[in-house]
Amino acid sequence: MSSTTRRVRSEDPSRAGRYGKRADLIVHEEEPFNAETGLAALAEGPLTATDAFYVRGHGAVPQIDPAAWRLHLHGLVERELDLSLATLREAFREHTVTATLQCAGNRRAGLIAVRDIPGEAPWGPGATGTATWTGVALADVLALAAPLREAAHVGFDGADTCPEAEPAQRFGGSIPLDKAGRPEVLLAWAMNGDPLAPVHGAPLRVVVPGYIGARSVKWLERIEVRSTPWKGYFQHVVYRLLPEDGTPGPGAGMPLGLVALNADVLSPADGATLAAGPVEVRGHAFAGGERHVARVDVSLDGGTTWAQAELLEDLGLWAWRQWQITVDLAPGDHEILVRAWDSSAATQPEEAAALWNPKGYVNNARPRVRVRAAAA
Ligand SMILES: Nc1nc2c(c(=O)[nH]1)N[C@H]1C(S)=C(S)[C@@H](COP(=O)(O)O)O[C@H]1N2
Ligand SMILES: [Mo]
Repeated sequence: MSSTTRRVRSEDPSRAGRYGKRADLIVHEEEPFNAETGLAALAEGPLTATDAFYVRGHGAVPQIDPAAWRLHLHGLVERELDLSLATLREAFREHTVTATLQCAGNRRAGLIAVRDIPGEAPWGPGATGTATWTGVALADVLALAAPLREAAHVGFDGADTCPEAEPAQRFGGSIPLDKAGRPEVLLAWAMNGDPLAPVHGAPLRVVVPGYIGARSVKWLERIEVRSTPWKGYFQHVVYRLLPEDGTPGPGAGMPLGLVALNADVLSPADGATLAAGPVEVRGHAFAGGERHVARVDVSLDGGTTWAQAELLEDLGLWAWRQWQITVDLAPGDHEILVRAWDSSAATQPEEAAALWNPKGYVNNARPRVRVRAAAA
């Protein structure tokens, strides 16, 4: 699929370095910094190293003094809370969750290849990554605040100002109160065992496993318990799935929430030339929501026949599953086609063409890579 990905490489690796990132990130925008992980880096292991983890930001990284920082919780609650970082750490139990973050715009390049999407960055398949996140359960903090009977949604407000919004505003979003009460939803201060980096939301971010990345609000400053979903730009106008002929606008289309089943081939790379014979194919699949990856199939004949890949280490419900299969390639050109299945018996759509939408979200078409096997 990377044949359809337009790659924008950073000319100046120190730009990525400024945010603690490796020079092999594929940079879409220098400021605000937006960069995806290359497939080779994703292939390095089931967890994504922090210095290789993608960054999606709609505004500049805000300057926050952690000592002066407070989290304000208000709205439909019995008790408003103002919590310092120290209080959060002392008053609530620490939890660690392994979770995949996936941007709704992951693999947009595959939709742009179908028809252009002006004004949207051509993200390839690296706007996703898996890390361990450590913090407190949002549920425990909510329990102290005691939501009122009318409470139905929990909103998150970040400290960054986003000029692309109309009007310019802070980044925010909400999740249903039901989800907010689940133990996997964290207010996190650490990623992969290290203090959260500024670019990933320090001092505190939300991590909502199973939901699109946009709900995992960085630089969290305010939590609002509400009766209705968030009305801000990043939930009420964008990160919504429009019909093919739709126009973005307040409330248009459907809000995205649960991640859709997706998969990718991490190696061999698209366009690679390999020695004919046994070839190891590796990738990942992520079911999203509360579904798990049930099966991954690989076809070498355009989907007429399929073989099952082996599912590798199980990192739990909130993380992708890596997989692998050895296929035998005769000399010549081949297309490796993959489809994952989830625990609701859903599989991936056949073609990106059927998924095109005006903002370029949720391309979860079956991945394909083309390789040439050379006779020994
Ligand atoms: N405050 C704030 N939170 C945010 C964003 C943002 O721009 N501002 N981007 C969101 C989006 S769209 C995604 S996909 C994830 C990306 O998280 P990461 O940059 O840590 O990988 O953060 C989300 N949280
Ligand atoms: Mo995103």
